Amino acid sequence: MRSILLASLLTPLLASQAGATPADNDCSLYTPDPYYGSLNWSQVHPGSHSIGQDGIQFADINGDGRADAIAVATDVNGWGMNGNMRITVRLAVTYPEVKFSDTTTVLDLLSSWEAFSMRRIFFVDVNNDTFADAVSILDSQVVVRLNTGGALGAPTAWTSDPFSGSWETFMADVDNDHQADLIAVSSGGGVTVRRSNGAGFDPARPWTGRRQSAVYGTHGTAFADVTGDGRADAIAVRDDGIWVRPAIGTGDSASFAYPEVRWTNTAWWDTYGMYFADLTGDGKADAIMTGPSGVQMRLSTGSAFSVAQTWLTVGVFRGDVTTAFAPVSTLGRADMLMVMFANGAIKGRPNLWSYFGLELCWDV
Ligand SMILES: [Ca+2]
Ligand SMILES: [Ca+2]
Ligand SMILES: [Ca+2]
Ligand SMILES: [Ca+2]
Repeated sequence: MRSILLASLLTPLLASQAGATPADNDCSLYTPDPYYGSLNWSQVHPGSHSIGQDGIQFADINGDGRADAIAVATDVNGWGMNGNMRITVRLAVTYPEVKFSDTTTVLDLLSSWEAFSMRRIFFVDVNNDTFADAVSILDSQVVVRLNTGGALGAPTAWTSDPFSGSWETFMADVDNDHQADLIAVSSGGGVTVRRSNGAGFDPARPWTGRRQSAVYGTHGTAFADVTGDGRADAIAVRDDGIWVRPAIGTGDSASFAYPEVRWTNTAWWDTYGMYFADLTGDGKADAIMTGPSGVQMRLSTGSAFSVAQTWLTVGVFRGDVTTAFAPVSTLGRADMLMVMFANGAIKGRPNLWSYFGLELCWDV
């Protein structure tokens, strides 16, 4: 209790001391106020890119449709670290300008034992109330803290046994009930799903058959709705293109369709990372690649990725803590977000419908 009080008292103080507000949102004028998580949640097997989950996450905490900035970091009280982890959020605001709010709100504290056994934490809505909840993948079970609207509730076990992928664990809604489901990709690329029922995760079901090809991409593996039916599809980025297995079927017969289909007519990947997010507002996630020469996208038609478009050629093309694509400036259309290690700044590039606009500091 003491540490909760201290943390909530200290945070606004530290934020205001960080002080200086560059008038033009120029990140080079930014007074360091590091805002990023101290944990590295990357749980990827060799050769794969993680999909934008390290250090800081972007999810809608207050139900307004805009992605907020969430950090999980070591809790520091007046005398140093107390062994806890704390979850803080900066809400996305659009008036008088687009940015993440100056006020850092403490959502919750994680006990040291919990942080120690945690493999990963997700911020996704598991009970369809539009507020992103916290889902902790622990060594022994999966624990959920429901978002009660401004704060996270008590940790509740949503499984009684461990569940994670030996290669990677994901969360996405695979059955269009607006409740994010657990997805485990394990050795060999087999996929197992536990669907959220709003109060727990149902028993694990295989979503890929034993002799079907693996869901694994040497340049990235992702689960996002590229077909536009509200169900996250399985995506693998490989040397020869982007392959998709749409989510199909219902109940116990639900699965990722087989055979997989190649959605690009050519190789398409780059070295900074591959992302899948809706850039156009049509409800279908588009393919995004970042690399040394810039950022390109391919529009999802619902059954393929169309011709590549260049969205950015000048500036910085990735954050060295986190790169993400999520809607902040415009509902339904993902902006480009970059968290920088040097000063903890969150840089934003607004989605201007056919390109990314000028880079601005969004947390000053
Ligand atoms: Ca929001
Ligand atoms: Ca929720
Ligand atoms: Ca679901
Ligand atoms: Ca789909």
